[in-house]
Amino acid sequence: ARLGAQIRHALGMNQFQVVYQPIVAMPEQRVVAVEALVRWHHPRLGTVSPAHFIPVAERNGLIVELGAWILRTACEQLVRWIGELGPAAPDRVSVNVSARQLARPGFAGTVADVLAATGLPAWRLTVEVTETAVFDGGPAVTALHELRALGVRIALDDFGTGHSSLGLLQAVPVDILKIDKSFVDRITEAGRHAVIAEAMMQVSNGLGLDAVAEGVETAEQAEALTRIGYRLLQGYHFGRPEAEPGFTRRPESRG
Ligand code: G
Ligand code: G
Ligand code: NA
Ligand code: MN
Repeated sequence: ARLGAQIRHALGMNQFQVVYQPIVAMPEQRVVAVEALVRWHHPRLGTVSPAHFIPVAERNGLIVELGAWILRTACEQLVRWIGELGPAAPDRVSVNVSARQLARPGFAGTVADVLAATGLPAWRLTVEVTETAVFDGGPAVTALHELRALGVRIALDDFGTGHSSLGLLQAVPVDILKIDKSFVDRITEAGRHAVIAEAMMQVSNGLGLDAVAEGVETAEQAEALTRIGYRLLQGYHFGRPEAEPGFTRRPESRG
C-alpha cells in the first residue's frame, strides 16, 4: 500500500512511538523540558523518519489524527513523570505542530480538550511551530493567539532559517526562539555564525523571550553558546531523543 494508507493502519496497530529529548538549563544541566518527537516502527521498513512521513501525513490530512495522538501521548507522559519523579521530572513538554494541524479550525479546542483530559496544566505545554507555518498569517496565527489565551507557550522552531524571521516577531505571539542547529554547528569557528547567534540572543533578550539553542553536539559548542548568553541547550551532547531519557532513572541506579 502507499505510505499514506499505511499511516492510518499504523495508528491502529500502535506502530507509532513518542520519544523525548532533554532541554537543559546551564550551568547545572538540569532537564527543564523535553521535546516530544514521533517515531514510526514499521514491521517491514524498520524505523521510518518523521522527516519522511510527516509531510505525507500533512498532504493526506492524517496529521490531524496523528498529531492529536502525539499531543495526548506527550501530555500523559509528563503527567506520569511528575507523579513518579516529583521535582526530578521536567517542568515542561514541547510538542511539534505542523502547518496544517495549526491552521485547521478547532486546533486550540483540541489542545484544551487534551489538557483537560490528561490534567496537564497549560503552562507545562509548549507548542513548537516553524516560521513557514505562520508567516502568511491567517488561521495559523489566530490559533496561536487562542493557545496563548489558554496559557500554552509558543516556540518558534528552526529560528533564523525561514523567510521572515525578524518581521515575524512583530506579527506573531511567541515565547521561545529555538535557534536552528545550522547556527550551532559552526559556532566555535571564527566568523559569522557566532555573530549571528549572538545577535539572535540580543533580540531574544530584548523581547523578553527564552532562547533554546538546538543541535548541540559537543562540549565546545555548549561552552561557546553559554559564553554568548544561551542558557537553554538541546542536542546529542546532553541526550538523544529516547522513550525513557536519563532523568527517568533513579540516581542510585544511574550508570
Ligand atoms: O526527530 P527527527 O530529528 O528525526 O525529526 C525530523 C523532523 O520531523 C523534524 O523536522 C521534526 O520537527 C519533525 N517531527 C518530529 N516529530 C514530530 C511530531 O511529532 N510532529 C511534527 N509535526 N513534526 C515532527
Ligand atoms: O525540526 P526540529 O527542530 O523539531 O527537529 C529536531 C530534529 O533534530 C529531530 O529529528 C532530532 O532527532 C534532531 N536532533 C536533536 N538534537 C540533535 C543533534 O544534536 N544533532 C543532530 N544531528 N540532530 C539532532
Ligand atoms: Na521541534
Ligand atoms: Mn528545531
